Amino acid sequence: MSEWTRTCDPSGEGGSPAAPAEPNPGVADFADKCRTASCRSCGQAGLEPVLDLGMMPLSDGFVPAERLAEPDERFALDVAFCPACGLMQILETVPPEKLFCEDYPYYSSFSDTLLAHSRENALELIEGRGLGRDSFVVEVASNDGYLLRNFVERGIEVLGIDPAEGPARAARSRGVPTTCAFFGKELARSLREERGPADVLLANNVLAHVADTNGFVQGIRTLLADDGVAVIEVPYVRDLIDHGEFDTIYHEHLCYFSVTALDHLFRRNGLFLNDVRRLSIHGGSLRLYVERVERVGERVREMLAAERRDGLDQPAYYRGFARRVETFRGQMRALLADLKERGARLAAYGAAAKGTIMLNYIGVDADTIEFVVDRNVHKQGKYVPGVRIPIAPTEALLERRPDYTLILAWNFKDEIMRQQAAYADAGGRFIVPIPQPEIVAGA
Ligand code: JHZ
Repeated sequence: MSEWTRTCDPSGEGGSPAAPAEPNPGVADFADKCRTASCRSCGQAGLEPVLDLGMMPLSDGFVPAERLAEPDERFALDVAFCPACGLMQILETVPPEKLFCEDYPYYSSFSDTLLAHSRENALELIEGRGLGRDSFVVEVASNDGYLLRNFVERGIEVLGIDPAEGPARAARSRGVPTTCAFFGKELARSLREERGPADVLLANNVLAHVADTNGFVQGIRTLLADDGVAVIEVPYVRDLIDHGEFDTIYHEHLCYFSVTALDHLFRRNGLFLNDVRRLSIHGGSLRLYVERVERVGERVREMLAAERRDGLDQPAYYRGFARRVETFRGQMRALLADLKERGARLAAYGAAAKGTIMLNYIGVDADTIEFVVDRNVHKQGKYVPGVRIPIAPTEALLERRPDYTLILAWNFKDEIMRQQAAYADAGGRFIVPIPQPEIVAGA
């Protein structure tokens, strides 16, 4: 049992003084919605309810000043579990063109931790698979070229594919050839005809984002060379549930994968999950090694057995989550209200997509959190969707000296606290919300 689970929910089944006494009026509707829904992956009719976060704005829909008068578009954000294939998923599908548009504000290169993580992955593949000038490496959701640049540097032929023109432009400007498109079966077929099969196909933090999950996997199979490998990273649902990372649930993330659900998904589409590693990135992820030939390694077998043993393939594992999330909300509200009452000034660090969900779910606006800072110049000057808190450059922390800074990008807390040592030295304190609300003096 995780630290978070222990603190918030000793029974593991929810129920705490902070949980609201009134039943959520939406609960009956939510249960009905789950009953009539079918699984995105295996098509099973009838899902099990997990969590209803209510109507939420789009997490990366940062609002420019000139659009402040317009209301935010909101969509239901509710999560269910498929008892047949073990996939946790959201029920709503927002059109991808709305989510990954020209001005998609997420640029991977603003985190040094992620850059180092990606470089290590690339160098290991180059070495391990003996990649060279005659190799072809494709990355789906290549963003601003943060990963492929490491292959380009070694003279390896690469192609990035990303539907968001802004990040794709940034990638091209650093020498990473990038096609601006959504990846799927059709694109895979035409690329294979034009360019030949891929020796390595990378797809990090994108499998959970696509509406046609099976079609996307079929596309991977089509483009992959017979002896090629697809190296795929996804957040791990075990970490999400065990550490209470509810804020990583948003409309861009349609699926929340276990190894069990992934194994079913790949097999259904003629691919095999042959190796897997657990990673700490993004609050806990899996790196998957997927091939056209079946040679399932020990690590996959062990993780499948561990998931069966711990019940990740059963609804009961997910059942207490909703009440634990409500308890968390009560704790955060109480903590922030107490600090405000004592006259403290509050800010936040990291206009992360998950930060939008955290702030909207807790229900705090600019009266409580004066401003959010972020290194990403594409977010600065805009406002957090829903709660409309302004986003400033990171220097604002030292200039405006809030007493406490809530780290919304808690997955990068070590990097952030190291970088903000001067703020901490000047007396500033951090609030790390996940896995449990905690006040920290600094790195
Ligand atoms: P970060 C993204 O989610 C988007 P987000 C996406 N939906 C996804 O799948 C997940 O990642 C995995 C800033 N920052 O990366 C940069 C600093 O300002 O946790 C970002 O705006 N200074 C594709 O958006 C934000 O914080 C720093 O020193 O939740 C972090 O966002 C660092 C380290 C980050 O992911």
